Amino acid sequence: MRKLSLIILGIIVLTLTTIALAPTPTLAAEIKLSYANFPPAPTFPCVQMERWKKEVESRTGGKVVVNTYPGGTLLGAKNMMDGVIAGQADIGCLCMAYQPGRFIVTNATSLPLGIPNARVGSLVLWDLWYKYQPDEFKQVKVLAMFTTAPTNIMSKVPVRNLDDLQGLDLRASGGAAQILGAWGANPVGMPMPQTVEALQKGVVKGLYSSLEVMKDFKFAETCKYVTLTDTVIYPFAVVMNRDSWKKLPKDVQKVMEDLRVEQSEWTGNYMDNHVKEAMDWSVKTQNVEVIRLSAQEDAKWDAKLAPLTDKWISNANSKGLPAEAIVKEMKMLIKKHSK
Ligand code: DTR
Repeated sequence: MRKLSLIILGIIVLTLTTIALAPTPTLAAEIKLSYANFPPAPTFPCVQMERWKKEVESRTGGKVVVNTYPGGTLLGAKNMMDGVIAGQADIGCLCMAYQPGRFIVTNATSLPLGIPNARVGSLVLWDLWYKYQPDEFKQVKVLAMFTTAPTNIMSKVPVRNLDDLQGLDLRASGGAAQILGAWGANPVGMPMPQTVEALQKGVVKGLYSSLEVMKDFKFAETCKYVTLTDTVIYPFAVVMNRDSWKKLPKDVQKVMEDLRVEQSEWTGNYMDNHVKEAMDWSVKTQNVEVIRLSAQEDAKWDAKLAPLTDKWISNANSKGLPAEAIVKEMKMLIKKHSK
């Protein structure tokens, strides 16, 4: 009889242990979100997208799954905003410089006001958007804002002075294109992914952008010269469809809200570090020559840009925007975040 009860006890203990040790079945994700991006996977807008996906998935304990679509497979560079508004993707990443007239307030970050790097640029852009909450973002939920590092000339021919730049076909968009125009170059507008073919076919002789693309798009293989100007940044936004946002439970919304500034700054830092790495690679393995302008030459280039901010102010004023206040705010924010 004692033996029997020992056996029964043994069986009970064994069963309980087996139940306790059995892997808990993973809950199927309750929420699936699509996230569209326009450039190829290895580039910085997609690197930040994958980081956001990872953070959201882990901070929500697997409740949310984010399916990412790099390379324009779901939405392209120019229909990103409208595609997200229409619900073709839940989330999308866009470069505001590709639609300069649509994002007037936030594109003020592309004025030549001396944003020193992508980290500062991203925080300035975030604060500017947050303060003015411009109408163009009213139909979406903003999840992050960040910028590139300052732009520089990458070209097939050396650009050592303003004369070398006259009439040179260089690819750029938005505020950066206006800067090239003010220097006398011929800016050719197109989104970044199209630049690869334009360079190969000789439609452009180079481009004006942040330097991480030398490595990420392998532009260093064709553009053997980099002229440092460090003038202006390109602003980006990550936006979410309003209905998709409203459907999210409060705890998930909180995770995304808490990530907004963190993600913006993370991306700025990633960009700044990656530019250094890309230029080391370009110089060491691709024989790229880095051209630094003399102080005298630099002053000539700067002088040409002076009218651009006034021009932006009168244009923005005519649209009923508090243009002077925006520029003043930006100068203050640049100082604040540069400390
Ligand atoms: N400079 C802008 C934006 C930009 C910079 N790096 C990348 C990489 C992938 C897409 C866009 C960008 C531009 O030249 O388009």
